[in-house]
Amino acid sequence: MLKEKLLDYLKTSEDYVSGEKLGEILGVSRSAVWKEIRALRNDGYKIDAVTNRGYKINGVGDVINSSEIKTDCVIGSEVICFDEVVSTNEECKKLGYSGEKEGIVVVADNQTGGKGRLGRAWSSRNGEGVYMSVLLRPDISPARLSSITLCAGLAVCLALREDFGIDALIKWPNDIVVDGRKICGILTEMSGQLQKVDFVVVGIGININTREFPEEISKKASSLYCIAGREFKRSPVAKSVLTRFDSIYSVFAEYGFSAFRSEYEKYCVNTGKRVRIINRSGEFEATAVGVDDDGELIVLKDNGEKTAVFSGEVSVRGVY
Ligand code: BT5
Repeated sequence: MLKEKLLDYLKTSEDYVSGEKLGEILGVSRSAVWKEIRALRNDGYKIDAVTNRGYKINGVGDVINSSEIKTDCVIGSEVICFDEVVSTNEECKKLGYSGEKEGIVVVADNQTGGKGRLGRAWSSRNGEGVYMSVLLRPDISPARLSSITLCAGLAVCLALREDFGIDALIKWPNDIVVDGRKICGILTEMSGQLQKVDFVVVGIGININTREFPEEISKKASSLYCIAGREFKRSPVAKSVLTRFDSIYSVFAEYGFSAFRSEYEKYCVNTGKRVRIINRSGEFEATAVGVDDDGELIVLKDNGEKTAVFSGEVSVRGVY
């Protein structure tokens, strides 16, 4: 796309570039260049124009586009952006079925039908969050899939802590929480047979600049804005998460989840807490002691028996 090429060129130029030169490089007329400059300004780019010198990028607003989110690694090597979709996971699954390669990411400004687990909804507000899905083609058995969610959670947690100064913690298996409130959820879906995974879609929703949540989640949801009292740009958050996810996922693909077990436990809010396990076979209370090499939650029952919780709902006392 002409606009993207122009943007990529301007972003790497340290000095002003004339409209004529840009036209030559891109193989279009000066007026076509001017039209795209206008479009970029509409998108939120601050572009200075100086007579006899040309154009120079001088800042960017809160924009979501491939040029801002694309990474140098496998995850995020290609990023497809939409203004609005029903669900980025659904768009990403289409790419999976059509044979797209591992690492491609779908991002949207808005979702009209964002999904959580078990048919629940993910509240998505236009322009206020990061809604993205990553396509993976792991060479692992479906039984080990759930640890990919944990890897993604660790990536979000580390990105928010290290790059944005947010005291994020992980609530096993798929939530990121701050001060007991959920700021991010992860939904992993897969296509394949019993023994073989064809592809996996990891959907990540992060509340960024949301100030008010719908009534039903207002007491348990939060956003980076609510925590830090200032606005954040969404693309740098998305890029930071994707970059970290890439390095965690590549180690996971080779060595399994055990490589991250102790780091995960360090940030896991469940460790040492009373938890209520709600799964298909019923409910019970126990004390969480950590996670095992497969990412299962290890709990100590009141009768002294230790057991691993593989899936299902876990509610944590004192968190929400
Ligand atoms: C999740 O499910 O937390 C997974 C959410 C995944 C969302 C991403 S966005 C990009 C991609 N495309 C999609 O369609 N989905 C993924 P679960 O653990 O089932 O939690 C859902 C519950 O979290 C809801 O029932 C609400 O109680 C709560 N919730 C909904 N929206 C929320 C929000 N924006 N912030 C915090 N909590 C929310």
